[in-house]
Amino acid sequence: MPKEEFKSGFVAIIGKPNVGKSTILNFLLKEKIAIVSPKPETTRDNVQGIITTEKFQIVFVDTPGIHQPHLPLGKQIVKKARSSLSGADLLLVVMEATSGICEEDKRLLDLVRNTEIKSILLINKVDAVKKSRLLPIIEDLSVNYTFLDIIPISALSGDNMDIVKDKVLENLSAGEKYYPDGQVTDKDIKFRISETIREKVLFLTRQEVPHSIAVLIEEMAQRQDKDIMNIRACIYVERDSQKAIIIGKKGSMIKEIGSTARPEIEALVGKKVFLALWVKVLKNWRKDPRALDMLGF
Ligand SMILES: Nc1nc2c(ncn2[C@@H]2O[C@H](COP(=O)(O)OP(=O)(O)O)[C@@H](O)[C@H]2O)c(=O)[nH]1
Ligand SMILES: [Mg+2]
Repeated sequence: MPKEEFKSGFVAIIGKPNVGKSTILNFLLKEKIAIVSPKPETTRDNVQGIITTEKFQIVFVDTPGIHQPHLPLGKQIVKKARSSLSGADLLLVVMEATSGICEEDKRLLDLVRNTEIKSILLINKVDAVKKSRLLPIIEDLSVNYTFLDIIPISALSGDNMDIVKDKVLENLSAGEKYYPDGQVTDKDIKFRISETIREKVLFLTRQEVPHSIAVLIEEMAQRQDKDIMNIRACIYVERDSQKAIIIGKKGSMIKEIGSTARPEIEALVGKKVFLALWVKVLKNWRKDPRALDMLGF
């Protein structure tokens, strides 16, 4: 029997903010690779999640939502999303059953229609709607667009997620190994730590602090006396009022951010962590090219 060829490919996960792209990536990877947030547009940077076996390597690319740019940061996000399409061998286009198909989805569908790249449509969050609402949505999309498949899924409960992986594999071609065995993401440890902190800030402060925060890891150092990693991170905000919210009454909020982020960071670095968090105001950093550069955008 002829030896099976090694398969590989880049699979871009695209969709408007909040449809569950990062949750899908994390489920497929069985590990927290990208942060998840109930607020839209928390992923600013493409994040790759890599699955490697003896037979294949799939590189999933989690992309920020495609939307109308109105800020320099927004512009950069759209540019990055488009650029991730150009390198993709396959697209996972994500919509959510809960909101139905809206204007933003249609814009995305047009973008997909105009590419040559094979695409699979995922209708996520089916756990949150009745089946009777789902069927007309699927029917409409299967009549008007050409997808390899339309799969209703729940990235929260895992419904149909094994089918997603099978379908992706089915549509991969023979190819090289892009990353060494064992590497699960293209992002380094500092990025993953800063994202973990950002996730906790977004989650814990809810509506009060919009996406105008950035986290910079200023120091990571192994302690000499004990097997503990000292990590100092700074949370940048745009206004004094946001700084006050993040610090909280007598420091209660920043303390909670630290205590929820620390266990996840310890899992990432594989040892105990001493986490020192600071908050600084950097006025209008999202519009300031030098600040964007410093914060790694
Ligand atoms: N009910 C439900 N919620 C989901 C599902 N997948 C994701 N979510 C939630 O949707 C929100 C946005 O998810 P996220 O992965 O950050 O979306 P992204 O912006 O597309 O990356 C989060 O609050 C998730 O917990 C799902 O299958 N069912
Ligand atoms: Mg995301």
